[in-house]
Amino acid sequence: MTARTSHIMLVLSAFLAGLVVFLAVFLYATGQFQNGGPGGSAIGGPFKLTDQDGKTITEQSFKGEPFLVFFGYTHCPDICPTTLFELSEVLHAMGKDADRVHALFVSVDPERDTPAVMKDYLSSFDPHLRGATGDAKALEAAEKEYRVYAKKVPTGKDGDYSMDHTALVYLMDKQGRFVAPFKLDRKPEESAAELRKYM
Ligand SMILES: [Cu+2]
Repeated sequence: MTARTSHIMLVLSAFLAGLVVFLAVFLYATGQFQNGGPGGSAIGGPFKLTDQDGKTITEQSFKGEPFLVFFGYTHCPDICPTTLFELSEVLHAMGKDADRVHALFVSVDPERDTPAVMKDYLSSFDPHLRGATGDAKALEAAEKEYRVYAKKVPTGKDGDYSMDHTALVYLMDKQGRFVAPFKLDRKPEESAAELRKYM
């Protein structure tokens, strides 16, 4: 290879590297990474679960209105009650508009979280919060749709366990498309204002 061809190769590879970076930034900026792009794997999707009143709940239940989704379980010692409390504050700050958005708490613990257990648990939080549970297969399918990690962790000899789980709150727009993780580390009024933008 002459000095000239190696110089050309160098320029060419620099150009290609630049192109790759440009494409990555472009795809990210246009949301193709977040939403998977055409035919890609997006966050969110169809699910069929049972709410705390024993009624079927699917992604179609929220059609035309934005919704928040959070995965967790009723026996959770810290993250879930804290998050549901913060979500309750946001829903409260929404005032009447809370009727035009949805907040869904999806269980990752099919063994313990029956609809009745969910109902009892949710009675401590804002009444707009809806629970969703189901059998292991249905919940795993929902976890997969939202790319949620959930794993059973034994905590004692008597069969006790906790669940490790993704603690993101997903903001979905009125078309059911993932927008971004929903921030709760701010004033409830600020979160409410953001949620209103998607109504
Ligand atoms: Cu939790």
